[in-house]
Amino acid sequence: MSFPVRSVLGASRSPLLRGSLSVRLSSTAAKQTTLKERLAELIPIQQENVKRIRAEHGKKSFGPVLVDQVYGGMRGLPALIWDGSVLDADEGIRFRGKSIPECQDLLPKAAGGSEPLPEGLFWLLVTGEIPTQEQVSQLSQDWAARAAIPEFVEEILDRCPPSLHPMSQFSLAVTALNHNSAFAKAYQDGISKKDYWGPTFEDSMDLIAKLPNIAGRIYRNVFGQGKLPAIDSTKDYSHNLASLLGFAEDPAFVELLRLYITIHSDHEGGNVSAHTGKLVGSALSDPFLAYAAALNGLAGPLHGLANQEVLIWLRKMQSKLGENPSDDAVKEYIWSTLKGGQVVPGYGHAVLRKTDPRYTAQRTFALKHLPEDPLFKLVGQIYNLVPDILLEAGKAKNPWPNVDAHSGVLLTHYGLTQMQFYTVLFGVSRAFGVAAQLIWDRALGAPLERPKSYSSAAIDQIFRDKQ
Ligand code: CMX
Repeated sequence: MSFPVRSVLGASRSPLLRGSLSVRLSSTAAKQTTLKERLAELIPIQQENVKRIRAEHGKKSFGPVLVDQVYGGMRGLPALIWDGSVLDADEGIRFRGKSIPECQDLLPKAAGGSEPLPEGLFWLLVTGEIPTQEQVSQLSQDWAARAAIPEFVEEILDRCPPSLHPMSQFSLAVTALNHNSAFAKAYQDGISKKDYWGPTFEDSMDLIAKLPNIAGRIYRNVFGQGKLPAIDSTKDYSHNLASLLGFAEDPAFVELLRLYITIHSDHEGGNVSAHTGKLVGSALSDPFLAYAAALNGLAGPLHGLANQEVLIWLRKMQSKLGENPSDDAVKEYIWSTLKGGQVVPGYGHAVLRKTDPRYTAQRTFALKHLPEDPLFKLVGQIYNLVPDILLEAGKAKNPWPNVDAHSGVLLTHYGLTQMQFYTVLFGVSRAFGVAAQLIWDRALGAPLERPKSYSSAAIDQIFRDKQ
């Protein structure tokens, strides 16, 4: 069954934007608020907005729930509020109503850069507004000041065997950050529900700020790339992340990271990582615990780990077929994957039904910066062949590429060749979207998630009784 996603998108996009933009005109134009100050202005507006929506529409139905949806991974089931972004099956993602090209156009850039700064995207996800350059550099400085991780977390990472997957290490370290959670402490101290959002905001900012140090440490521990440099408080978030990984010398790589984090940040609420973060947060687990759980979902091969799987698959193809394989040889390789009962990694999607605009954004970047890269050319060749094959195979509802089909090729080009690390970068990025929603969930008093489950026997009985 399908719901009218476009009209739902249109209807849900406008009220917050109308509300917040009108306030913006009267306040932010006059003074440079911080993100937290701006949130404090927006929260009562959105609380009233939600009250109104529930009063006007609370008893209206989206339509029937089919038994197939209950068995089928809840596809298309309207079940969650997620304000940062909405995904349209044909058009792809919009962050607070803005498409990826619009974000590239509107969000502040680094001096000399042309990709959006993820700091600006975070501001947009949280407020629905485009920040000023100054507000974005305030965020860069704030995150740099919060970036250090506790010594015991460093020790946890240093003691991990290099054979432990980087995503498992990442999740361990993020879980351990809960030791210093402002929310957990405030809760223990008896904080009132109306004030939850304050320490959730602080934890969320700390979470995002500390991820580069965790990612950098994992990268250097596992792949033996020397000592971690210090955070530079005059540089932006992506530059510092690039520096921790050892790639800040190349401005094109830093630009790539800015684009990468922006487009991987959020993909509405139902994907495994976002939904897990929201679900665990609904138990009032703090943002560190909630995001560590999200990372464990991201580490699955049907979700974020697909970016690693794509590279493994491409490398195997190259070693079997050599450089510049013919279309026929590539087609045969794709068919052998399918006939072996495996998925073609990087293709298909649970919601999207067209080429993922995140794929297109990365392809545009590659055409600008690395048009002659052999692996990029192979990815382009595969793009021309896989959709027809998936259509002929007849199972996948969406034969087009998703974000993961392209990301590893770009990282490889700049020398970040350790594919086991790729999902960690996805994990750094996805924190932006999950954290933004966690803040709003606590600000709006979102309840504990507790949907109804059924046994197969109960479903059988319900419909037998109705006959
Ligand atoms: N290759 C082969 N078969 C595929 C396929 C692909 N790329 N995509 C879907 N199919 C198959 C499914 O496995 C399913 O088979 P069964 O009926 O035997 O179970 C059938 O087609 C129908 O699946 P669907 O409704 O089209 O897709 P789903 O919503 O169930 O799953 C996804 C979506 C992404 C898990 C799936 O397309 C897939 O496995 N793709 C490859 C892995 C991948 O790239 N994941 C990353 C997604 C983006 C992200 O989250 O990072």
